[in-house]
Amino acid sequence: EHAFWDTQPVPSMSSEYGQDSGPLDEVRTPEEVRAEPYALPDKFEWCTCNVDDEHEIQEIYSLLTENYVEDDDSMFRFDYSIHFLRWALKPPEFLRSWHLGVRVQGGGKLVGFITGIPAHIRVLEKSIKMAEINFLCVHKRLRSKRLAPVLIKEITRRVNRENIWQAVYTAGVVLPRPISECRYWHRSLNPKKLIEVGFSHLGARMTMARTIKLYKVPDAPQIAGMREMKKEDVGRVHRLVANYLKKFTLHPEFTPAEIEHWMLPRPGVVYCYVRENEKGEVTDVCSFYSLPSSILGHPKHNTLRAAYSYWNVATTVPLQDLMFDALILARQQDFDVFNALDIMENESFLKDLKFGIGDGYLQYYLYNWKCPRIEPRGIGLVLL
Ligand code: NHW
Ligand code: EN5
Repeated sequence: EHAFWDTQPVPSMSSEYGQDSGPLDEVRTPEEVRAEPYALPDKFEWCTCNVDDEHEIQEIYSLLTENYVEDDDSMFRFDYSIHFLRWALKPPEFLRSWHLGVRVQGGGKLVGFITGIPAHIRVLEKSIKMAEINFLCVHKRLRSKRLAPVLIKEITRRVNRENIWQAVYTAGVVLPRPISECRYWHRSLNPKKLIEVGFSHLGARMTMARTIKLYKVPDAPQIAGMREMKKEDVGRVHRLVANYLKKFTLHPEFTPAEIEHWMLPRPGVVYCYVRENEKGEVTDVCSFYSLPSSILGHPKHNTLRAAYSYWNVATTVPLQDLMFDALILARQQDFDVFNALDIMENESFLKDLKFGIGDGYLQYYLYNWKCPRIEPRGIGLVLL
């Protein structure tokens, strides 16, 4: 059933979710990790990608845009932008050796990719330096040849060489074995386009005019004092976010440098707004990132502009009011849809703010760590 995953330090699908936490593998040192890369099938070779190189990032972009994640009906495919990929892959302390590619031998076409970035993750009572694994991709013409397990083993080796033994990752598919199963919810901002491209459907006994009215939002934020986050806010946003995330069973522990990296606005990539009160205190923050999808085979529309809910903390207004402003700000930025998971405290606003449940799941995983099952509301981690 799982010829590869059955060889890995992850709980099997049939095992019980216990109450105990800890590593699954015997404890090792970096010197005990093999120094040689894993062997790839003939005709392929490893490469370490340089995302600062214009040509190399373009190759990564093309591989992902043409071959990365699609929805279950292959109507949409993620279209992470070049600026987004650089942001996602170069946080503080990133390692170039964790931007791993597979090429056709002789420096040929890029056909495989997987990445890791370092992060401090707290799960229950333990804080662990981990790798966040993302952007695993094998070219469509090379699928089902067991290349993915080699990519996973080689990134594991490179992570282990840095004395890191755990990883966190998410996927739409079920593998051995999720720590949490979460759902996507969607808030229409441009319902006419969403219906035209098949992202959503006209409800029963609904006209287009009624639907457009249903999803209309004000032109400007409703909370007094909302403005874009700026560099001077980093310390205050760090305290707000780091303190808030402590309430979740699984959450990242950010440094101020990481908050600056992940939250300071970058046009077309990440959007972040704060509420500053009369005393000049930052009391609330909301953020979302831009992840468009290609619309596959549509005559009129090529791109679905989606905003994804990111780090949100409300202390002076209800979270629902803050997220209503997030919807307004996303609409101002011309997004077609605002997506959120049922994680953190999001259940408190999803229904009232007219989000509808999506057909996609997001499974959360830990590598080489056993722990109890976590409810979506206990998840305080968003991976890009
Ligand atoms: S999830 C997005 C993954 N990417 C995509 O879905 C893109 C489109 N699909 C593809 O490119 C976010 C291919 O279908 C891929 C599989 C490459 C997915 N995670 O080569 P084979 C992430 O990036 C297993 C893990 O023949 P393929 C997170 C599958 O169960 N494993 O398949 C990534 C089977 O194993 P089994 C996955 O279709 C986390 C084996 O791959 C998987 O040509 C990675 C088949 O391989 C997935 N999403 O290529 C793990 N999808 O045991 C990190 C399939 O069942 C672990 N498989 O026989 C931690 C590492 C670091 C540790 C450090 C301490
Ligand atoms: C690694 N960081 O399935 C992540 N998206 O619901 C990788 N559905 O967009 C893993 N199928 O429900 C990502 N519209 C896993 C997700 C892969 C992408 C995916 C789903 C999430 C999605 C849309 C379109 C479905 C098209 C047909 C969907 C319904 C929205 C509707 C809006 C109005 C109110 C009711 C709901």
